[in-house]
Amino acid sequence: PEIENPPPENEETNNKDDNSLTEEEIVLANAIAEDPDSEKLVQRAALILHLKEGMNSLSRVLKSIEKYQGVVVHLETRPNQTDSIQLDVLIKIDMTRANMLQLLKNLRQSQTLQHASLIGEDNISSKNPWFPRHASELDDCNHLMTKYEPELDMNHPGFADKVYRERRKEIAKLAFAYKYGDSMPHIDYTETENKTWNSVFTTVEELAPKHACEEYRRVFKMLQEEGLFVPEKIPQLEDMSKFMQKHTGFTLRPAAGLLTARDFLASLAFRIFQSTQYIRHINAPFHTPEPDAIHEILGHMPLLADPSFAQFSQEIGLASLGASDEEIEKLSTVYWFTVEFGLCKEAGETKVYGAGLLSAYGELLHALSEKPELRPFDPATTAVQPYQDQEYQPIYYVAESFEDMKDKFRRWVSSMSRPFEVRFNPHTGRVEVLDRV
Ligand code: HBI
Ligand code: NLE
Ligand code: FE
Repeated sequence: PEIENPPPENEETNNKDDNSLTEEEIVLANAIAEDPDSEKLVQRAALILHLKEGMNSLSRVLKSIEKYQGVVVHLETRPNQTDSIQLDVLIKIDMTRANMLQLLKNLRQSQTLQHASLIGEDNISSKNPWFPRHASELDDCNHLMTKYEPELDMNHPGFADKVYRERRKEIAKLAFAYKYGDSMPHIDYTETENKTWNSVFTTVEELAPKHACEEYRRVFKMLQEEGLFVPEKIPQLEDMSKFMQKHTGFTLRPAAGLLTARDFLASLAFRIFQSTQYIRHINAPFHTPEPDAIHEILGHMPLLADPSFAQFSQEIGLASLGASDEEIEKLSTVYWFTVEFGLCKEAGETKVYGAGLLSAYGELLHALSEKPELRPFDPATTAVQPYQDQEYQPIYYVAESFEDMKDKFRRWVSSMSRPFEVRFNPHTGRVEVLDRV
């Protein structure tokens, strides 16, 4: 509901002229200034109040809330631990931001109140009030970035190839039609597509024993033994999904192309990987800037079948749910320098675990050459390192191990500003939201 005019100041306000704002009020005022439309946005907020004279003043607080057209959705009281005449109150209210700001000022100035603090808003960014709570809701998490469409990008190796462009469209259509619960579309790959796979696969097969991390090598061998990884033909996503599910519970959904970071990361929270299904152009097997099925299958899927790495991937996903735009940017940068382009140590040697390297032998050799700069992985600094996705990376980050990387990541994530916590309930497949009180 929209509010026409904020109501006038409460007459119970004392006259002390106090123009300074508390920290909570500044946060709210800034949120409104940044996004003026959000002034009228109804948000759920939790307040903790310390009332001076017990129940008496509680009724006055409730009257103020009513005046500012707030709806109380939860109320708890208890005697103050140190002074039993005082009352501590936890109250949750649905109210517009503008009125919340007024209410806070009003409560602060009223004599009955010792202290008011706003401990959380349900929606941190008014632009992204929603996130999926169940895998079925990923049907709404497939927004594409139009960056690398062969139709639009003159530098794309498929730009001038009409047959290639038609093929891309055909495969994208299957992804658009996909709904939660469907099995993965089966693709009859053409001879050219299988040839492209063959040339990437055989090179990676040759380089992996020496350069890939142990976890990748282990699963790669299993995939060969199961007959899924063979040079002649591209594995079907349905078979890859079943394989991963057996080992870590990770499954696949088809993606039509490069998804927004928010949508892509959200799926990881449910141990679901959104995978493209088209194949890069035959003219550029050694490197493509956009994800394709070769990148997903050869780069990502072996490690998604490793328990420790699967856990890390899901944790990045969970951290992204309901995060602000800036936080999404940081998380996707961490994702970039770990899951996509990460290096790690193994018995004193530097090995590769990043999917963007394991599916692009051109860059794999570059990463292990003398050319790039190697830095130790540290989430806080890695998260703000600018990067480009056209060419080989000039900087890579080296992790001590997956466990060490997870440790550091967890510590960093817990310092993020999200006012609630999420956890995945494996029994229901739902993400549960817990207020951080
Ligand atoms: N979309 N389909 C798809 N595949 C990816 O690997 C992918 C993506 N969108 C974003 C992304 N990867 C990451 O680089 C981060 O921005 C999260
Ligand atoms: N450069 C990678 C490759 O050629 O396989 C794809 C990277 C996708 C982020
Ligand atoms: Fe990728």
